[in-house]
Amino acid sequence: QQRNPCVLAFDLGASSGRAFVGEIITETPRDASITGIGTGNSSVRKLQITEVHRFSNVPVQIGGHLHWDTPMLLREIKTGIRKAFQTGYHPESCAIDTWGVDFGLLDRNGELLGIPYHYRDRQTDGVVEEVSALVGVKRLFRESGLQFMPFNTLYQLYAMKKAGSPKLDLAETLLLTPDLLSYFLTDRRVCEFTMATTTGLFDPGRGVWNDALMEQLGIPSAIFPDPVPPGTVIGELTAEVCAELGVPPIRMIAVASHDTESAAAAVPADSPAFAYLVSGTWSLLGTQMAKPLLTPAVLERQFSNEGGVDGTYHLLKNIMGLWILQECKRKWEQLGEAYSFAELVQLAEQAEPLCTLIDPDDLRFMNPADMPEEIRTYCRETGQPVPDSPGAFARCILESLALRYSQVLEQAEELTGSRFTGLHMVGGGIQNELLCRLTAGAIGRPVWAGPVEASAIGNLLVQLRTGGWIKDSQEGLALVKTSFPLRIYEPEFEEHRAAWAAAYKRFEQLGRSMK
Ligand code: LFR
Repeated sequence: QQRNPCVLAFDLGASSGRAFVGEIITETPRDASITGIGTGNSSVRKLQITEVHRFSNVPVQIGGHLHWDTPMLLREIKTGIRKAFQTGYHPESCAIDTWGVDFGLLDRNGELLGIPYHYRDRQTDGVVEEVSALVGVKRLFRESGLQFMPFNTLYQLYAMKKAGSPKLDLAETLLLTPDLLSYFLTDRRVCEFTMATTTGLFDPGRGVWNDALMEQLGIPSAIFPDPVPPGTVIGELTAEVCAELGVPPIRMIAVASHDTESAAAAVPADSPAFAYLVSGTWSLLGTQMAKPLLTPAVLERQFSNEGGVDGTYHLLKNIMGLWILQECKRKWEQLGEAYSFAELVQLAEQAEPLCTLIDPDDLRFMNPADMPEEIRTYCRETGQPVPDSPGAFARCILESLALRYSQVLEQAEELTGSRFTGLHMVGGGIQNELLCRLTAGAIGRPVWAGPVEASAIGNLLVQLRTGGWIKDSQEGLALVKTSFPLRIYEPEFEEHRAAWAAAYKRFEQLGRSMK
């Protein structure tokens, strides 16, 4: 019997990691005349995904710093590989995508120096201003293309330098998270391009590492391997790893290792100019471009240019996202009031609409000790009713996100000169149907939701291309379209238009009064 081609994707997010086997299957409709596809050869190729492993990703506070539990992540990835084989799959290859910016440093023996920092660690407090003053905002933006997010790799390295960390002196190689985990499995060191573009040290205009900037900031330039494009074969699992797991030496591939770009590569859009929102812990709203857009207007609006598959760039903005709700949920759990996300959404459905609004991107929401308290304080400071129940909090967060999406979508149109007829939403956040509905209301256009597992799917697609199972991104997207039906949310324009317009005015006012 002929085996279907299959590959294994690890998609690591800030709250959980998942392993999916992706298989190309050929489906023959039982009765072609009923489906309307026609008679004769009516079989369709589909991408079937199967979750083989899932684990939670909980950071660790050690002394004064917040870290990733890197050994745990490696162990869970190994478990995922073993489980895929135990389930009867024989993946041709495997690849890892994760959040951006974070990294590990290797010493001259190839061992990990210290425990990688979490991007929400406080070491970068105040560093954005300092680096901006040193380099100048215009040059910094022109040569990095990025929104000034305090956690960009460049600020983390600058903070370490300033703190006199000996790790930088000892480092021989810097590897970004997906490359670091792949290194542990293959003993090969690469720097994947889409991840490189999240560092702030890669110059997107020239397409090279920015050695001059590194030198100015006291960051050693020799620790950065040359970037390789998505689709590069990193190497095979080492003999030790194969022996430990009892599996054959499959290949590891560098995909669009930045989760956001893997997700963007799986957006089932019909036109080349489309807007999308990757919804998870973060919300990333943007659009695909042929090249970076490094204009003063983009600097002013604080959008990022991040590298994607096939040499594309993505003009997008980081929006604080469902993190705010996740943190409220965590706090309530600590207080002995546990709610599931489904429960919170249900309570939000019943709460009063458009009552209290926050600016989700106020930096105070980046990592406060007590998120509900931070929201209460914000509401008092802005003279708004303070949410008094989990449902009211959830409603306030989801509506504020929807309004922010609407604002950022308009900004993206302004910057690119495009007009978007609707918004593609992908990622775990779209399981929150209320958020999708509110977004459609706030933007006054349809939301096309799906697929949920976009990052893993984008990861699988690049591997399938490397393996020669699909020939290009168009064929990959055709597979996504036939395999994962979209869910459409219409804006209910007539009834709600006035309410959303009034709320949008209040929302814009908030930003002005706080900044
Ligand atoms: C989303 C994401 C964003 C990045 C943030 C921090 O998971 O990758 O794109 O800005 O995490 O790395």
